[in-house]
Amino acid sequence: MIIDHRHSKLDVADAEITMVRETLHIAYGHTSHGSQITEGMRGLVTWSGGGSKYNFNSLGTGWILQLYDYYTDFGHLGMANDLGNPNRTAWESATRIFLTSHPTINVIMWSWCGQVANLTAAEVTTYLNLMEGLERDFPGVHFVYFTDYTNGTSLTSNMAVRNKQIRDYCIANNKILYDFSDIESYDPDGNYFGNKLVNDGCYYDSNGDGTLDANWALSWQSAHPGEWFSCTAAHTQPLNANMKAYAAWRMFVELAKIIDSGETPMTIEKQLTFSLEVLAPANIFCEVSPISLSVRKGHPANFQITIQSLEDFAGLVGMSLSGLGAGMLATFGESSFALVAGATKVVPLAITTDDATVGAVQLQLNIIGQES
Ligand SMILES: [Ca+2]
Repeated sequence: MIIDHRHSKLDVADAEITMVRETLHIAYGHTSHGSQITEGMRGLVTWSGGGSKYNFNSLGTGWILQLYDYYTDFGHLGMANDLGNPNRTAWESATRIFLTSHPTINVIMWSWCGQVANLTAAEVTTYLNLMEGLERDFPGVHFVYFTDYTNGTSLTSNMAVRNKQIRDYCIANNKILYDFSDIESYDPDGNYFGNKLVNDGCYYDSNGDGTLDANWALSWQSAHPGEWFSCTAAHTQPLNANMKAYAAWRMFVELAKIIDSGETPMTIEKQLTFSLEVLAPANIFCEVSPISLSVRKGHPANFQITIQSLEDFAGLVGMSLSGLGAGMLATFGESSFALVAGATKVVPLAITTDDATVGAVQLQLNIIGQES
């Protein structure tokens, strides 16, 4: 999913906003440039009449979108401010800690603040690899890739080339990209300024003499009174932040659709926590490891059950599991087997869940055998 200048118009139906509210739980780490998105979103709340329609807050209270907006100090962990501050990896460690303590968050966004201009190709690859690692380890979470802003340089500058590296990778690998630099390379009428030394303030070189002499956002704002709204817009013009907010809402809708449809590998995967209690006859020694686990959709929790009998059994020893919630499925390696005195039997047990199941469950493992 590539979100770029094609999506920077306000194009969200009421039903889609409801779906976003019901489906998405977002955390966003950023500094000043990244604030263009959330400040634009705040301006949109006011511009649309101040109701709950486009509103958001950290907890999603009051029937609005849940979005943790961290302008520096993501998660209040004292670790990371944006993708490049204080270094290029702290954001990833902070994300892992945050997700562990916020298991219902299903969208993570991190933006740059100019650092891409100084990255090597290998350092961009590090960013992409860290994102992939998070996707692998948190399969229920959607991670949004970002390009950096436009910095008034040519399309052969390191900023443009490294932004393109991120973009090409996301296209080739079907990632979710919020194409920050592409959004601010076009005005709302689709005029392109990316090849005119456009910068984050929307200034560009209109006559090819190498000097920035015009501003696409200021021009559009004066030509379209009432068609844009004033808002805080760090380093730039309000119109740019308007468009950043519109593109963000479009992305939220598309993400909610993906999650609702369950059509991609990155479908919603709610966490289920459960513990296992063992009921066994006195003449059976049973050990389960680990005794307590959590499971997400598509990622079975695997137990190992070790059973040792103190005496022979006349028939087979059987095992069953009770307390399974709707959508939970348990598969034993073997559910019944012969057991002679002193023998040790190891039985694997895998438990899976679907996206309808959430919360904590207490399971009971029942072992039944008839003494000889
Ligand atoms: Ca010029």
